[in-house]
Amino acid sequence: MPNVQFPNLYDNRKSDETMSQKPRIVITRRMTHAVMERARREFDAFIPDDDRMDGEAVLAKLEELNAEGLFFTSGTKLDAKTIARLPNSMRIAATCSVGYDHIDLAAAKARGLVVTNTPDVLTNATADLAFMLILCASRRAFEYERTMRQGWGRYYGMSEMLGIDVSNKTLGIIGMGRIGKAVARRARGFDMKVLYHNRKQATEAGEATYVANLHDMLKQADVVSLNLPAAPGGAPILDRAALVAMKPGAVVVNTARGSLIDEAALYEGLTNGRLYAAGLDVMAGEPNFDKRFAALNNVFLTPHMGSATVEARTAMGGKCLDNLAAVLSGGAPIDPV
Ligand code: 8YV
Repeated sequence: MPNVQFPNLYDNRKSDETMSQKPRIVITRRMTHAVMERARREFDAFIPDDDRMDGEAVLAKLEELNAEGLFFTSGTKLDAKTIARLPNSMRIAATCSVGYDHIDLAAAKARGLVVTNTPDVLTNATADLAFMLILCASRRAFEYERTMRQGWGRYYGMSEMLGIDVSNKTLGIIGMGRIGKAVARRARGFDMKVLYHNRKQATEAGEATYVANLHDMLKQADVVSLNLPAAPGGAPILDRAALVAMKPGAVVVNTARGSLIDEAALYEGLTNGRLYAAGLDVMAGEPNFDKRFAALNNVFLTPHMGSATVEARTAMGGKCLDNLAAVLSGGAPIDPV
C-alpha cells in the first residue's frame, strides 16, 4: 500500500512556500472573475465568499494573515481609529473607488500607510449614469415604468404625464474634473448649453462656460449635476441657500456623494413645487437612506451604481492590483492620493 502521507506533506509545504513569496493582501468584496483570477495568481490573496465583511472582520483578517495590503471599497471606513488598529505589516490601502472621503488621509500619512484610488477608468460609466438620471428624472421614467408594471391599459391623454425636454436646455455642472467633463461631452449631444462651477477655471472644458459664483450658475441652470469629491464631514455645497437660489423647475442630479446636498432642503424643494425632479444615485446615510424620497414620484433613485459596469469594475480592480503590486514590490504607487 503506497504511503500517501509524505507526498501530501511535501505538497502542502511546497504550496505554503510558493504562497509566502507573493504579497499578502485582503480583498474585502468579491470582484469580477478577471480581477479575482489575477489576484489569486499574483498575490497571496484573501477573497471573501460574500459581500458582507464589516470593519471588524477586515481588521481581524488583516491581523490573521499579517497582510501587507488592503483592497477595499467605500463600504469600509478607514478612520483614524481603524488605521491605528492596522497590523504593523500593513503598507498600502488601495481603495477600489475614485472617491476617498471614507479614508482619514492625515492618519494614514502619519502612520506611513500608502493610499491609492482608481481614477479615469470609471469616468465614462459614471457620466453615463449621470446622464441616465438626467433623462429619467426629466422624462418621468419612474412613473412610466410603474404604469407598465401595473398593466397600463389606457392611453394617456395628450396633456397627461408630460415630462420636460432635456435637449436645448442649460446644464450646470458642479465640479469640472474628469467626470464633470465627461458629462459635459454627453450634454453636447443633446444640444445643451453647458455651464460649470469649480474652485478654479478648468482646462480642456470644451465649450462649457465657467461661472465663478455658484449661485449665479444655479440661477441659470435647468439641470444641475454634482460631479465633485466630498470632504469627510464637509458641509453640503447644495445647502438650503443654494437650493433656494436654483432656477424654479430645475432638475438636480447627484452621482457624487450624498453629503454634498442638504437633503432636508432638497426634500422641501421637491415637495413644494420649486424643483421639478431629482435623480439620485447617492444619499446621505446610505445604504440606509431617508425613505421619504422613495415615496416621491418626481425622484428617480439608484443604489450608488455609478461605476457598476463589468468594464469599469474590472478596470478598477485592475488598478487596485497594479497599485498593490507596485508598492509591495518596493516601487512607487501609480495612483497615490
Ligand atoms: C464605487 C464610487 O463603486 O468611485 C467611487 O468613488 O463611489 C464608486 O465608484 C463605490 O464607492 C465602491 O467603492
